[in-house]
Amino acid sequence: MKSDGRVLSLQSHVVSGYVGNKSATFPLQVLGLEVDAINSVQFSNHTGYAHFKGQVMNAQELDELLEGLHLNGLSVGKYSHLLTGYIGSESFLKAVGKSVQVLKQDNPGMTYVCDPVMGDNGAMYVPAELLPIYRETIVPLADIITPNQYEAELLSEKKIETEADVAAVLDWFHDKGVKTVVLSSTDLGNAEQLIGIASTKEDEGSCTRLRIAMPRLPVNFTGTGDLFAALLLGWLFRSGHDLKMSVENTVATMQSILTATYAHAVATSSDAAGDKKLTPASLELRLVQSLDCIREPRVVIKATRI
Ligand code: PLP
Ligand code: PXL
Repeated sequence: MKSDGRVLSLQSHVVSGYVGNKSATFPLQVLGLEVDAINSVQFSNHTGYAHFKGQVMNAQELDELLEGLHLNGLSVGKYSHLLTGYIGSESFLKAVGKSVQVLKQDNPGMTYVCDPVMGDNGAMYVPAELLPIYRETIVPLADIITPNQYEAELLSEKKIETEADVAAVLDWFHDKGVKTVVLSSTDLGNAEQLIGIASTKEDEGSCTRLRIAMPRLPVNFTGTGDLFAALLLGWLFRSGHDLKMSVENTVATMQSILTATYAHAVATSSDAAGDKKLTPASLELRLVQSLDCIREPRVVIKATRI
């Protein structure tokens, strides 16, 4: 029988809204995985609002939590997956790198899913010092990585403009030792479509590569990458690493949640003059309301082999 899934998820917590662990925990639980969450920051809300307040965990505090788990026998041999997302400081990312190595020793079969959250659409929103640590230390530890186009370009130092560029970037990650690379969104499509790309290196060395087209919505959401990584992890686990099914189910759920979120934002937002104004709060992911499409995604968009 397949062993149970138990994810150690090291991401942000926000009191209000859905990014980091707030957008990953619920879908993972719905998909049947246990989630042990460590909150790398606790903020009032995500950083795209006019204000945010809160606390940032430091490396010593992370070590304390992991020590507590270790002392009670709650970590050794317990985790099927480690998931990391947004990390805001150089010292914390270095501590995460050390923790990944310890957790891998304690859990030899553990899959490390790394979302190397650094930025989007040409702009970094974490300090630039994090990039070489991701590139040299974190990427080689990852089994599955889920960068967006911008993050993949930063890490590999290669621009993605053609399908041939994509192949070179995917090979760069595989050469670093990463088994499965999923580019959660690229601009290879057109004004209406974003393209997702997935590649997994089979045991005999060949790669299976897939492409999936996703309708663009006319707004930028926050927390989508975190949700994408969690759904992909959940489906790869449930399907016994069936990449095509996992990518299709992930994209199906994403599309349902994002269209529902957008429709709700438009329906509920208006300023005093009656103009529609989509605020960060109105664009928070409609996650709890999306239980059914997390549990049973309706796949309409298929992935194709490339
Ligand atoms: N935006 C849309 C419309 C998507 O469908 C997806 C992935 O499914 C994403 C964004 C995720 O990309 P990113 O990691 O850039 O947030
Ligand atoms: O979704 C990435 C993310 C994670 N955590 C925090 C954020 C963001 C994006 O803005 O602010 C706290």
